[in-house]
Amino acid sequence: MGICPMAIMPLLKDNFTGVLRHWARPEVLTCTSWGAPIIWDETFDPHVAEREARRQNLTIGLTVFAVGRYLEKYLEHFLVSAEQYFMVGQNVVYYVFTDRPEAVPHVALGQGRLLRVKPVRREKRWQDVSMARMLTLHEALGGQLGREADYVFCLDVDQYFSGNFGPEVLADLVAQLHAWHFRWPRWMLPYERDKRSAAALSLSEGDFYYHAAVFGGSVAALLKLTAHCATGQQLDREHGIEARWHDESHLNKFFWLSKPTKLLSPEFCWAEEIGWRPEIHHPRLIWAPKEYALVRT
Ligand code: 2GW
Ligand code: MN
Repeated sequence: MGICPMAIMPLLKDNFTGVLRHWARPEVLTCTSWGAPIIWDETFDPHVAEREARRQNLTIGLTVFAVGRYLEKYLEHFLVSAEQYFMVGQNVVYYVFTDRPEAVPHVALGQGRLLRVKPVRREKRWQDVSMARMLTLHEALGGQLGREADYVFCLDVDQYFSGNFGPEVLADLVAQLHAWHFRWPRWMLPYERDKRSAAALSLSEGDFYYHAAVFGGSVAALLKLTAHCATGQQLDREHGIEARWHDESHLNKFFWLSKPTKLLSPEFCWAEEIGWRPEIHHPRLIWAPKEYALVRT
């Protein structure tokens, strides 16, 4: 528990939300040691962010991968809920990466929103399905997606929106606090500890444990992020090793080296099986139930 140093707290502003109301949530950490805001419900004014995003006439990309059985199981609910809650009133371009473009459900899209389906090959191992996203995203960010979007959010598909997820989340480099680990001491965080891995962090390293189910930022920042992770994964592969939590381990290493400029509280990606927590006021995105027996085969 802690608050921002008094010296910077009153001055801490967010480009999209204006002055942050740290005082509205005195019980949680609302700013990092390097001065990045951690946004919690009630610390920002969503209308200020909406107006600012409209003023800049932004286009916001939302990428999601739905390969194999994850398409039937999760994609429709993900997209329908995104139409209801993700960047409402903004220009949005969805990028759905799948091995079966013809099976993508037809979801009615609001004005200013479009959906592009991009074919990808189906990796045999699920770990590779997850990790291959970094290189695919890197290529997309270097192409059409990067040209048409100003900011991009990259999400897991096995979740759905349950509350507004608007321009208050925008910043150059955005990381998501992992719902299961946000209260843990850093030595316990599940970083990769094997020094041979490009993703390794020692016991004295690491700020927070970030969830790879949500990350975002400007196209330029995400080009760096995806390049770092894809390269680290490739180096590990050449050494015959694989990081503990795959792409998420490499993402955590990247955010240790290149600090995110905004953090989202676990309200922005909550797991209901954790149960009630007083800090969680308004979940915006919720993990869908997993049926490992069904999908991890
Ligand atoms: C993944 C695991 C087991 C079986 C299938 C899959 C799978 C994943 C799949 O068959 N098809 C597919 O499209 N995916 C995509 O990869 C999909 O977008 C999914 O959300 C993403 C990550 O897999 P997921 O959601 O099952 O992994 P989680 O929820 O355990 O995620 C965390 O850890 C992962 C690495 O192990 C990733 O870092 C992920 O971003 C984290 O949230
Ligand atoms: Mn997931």
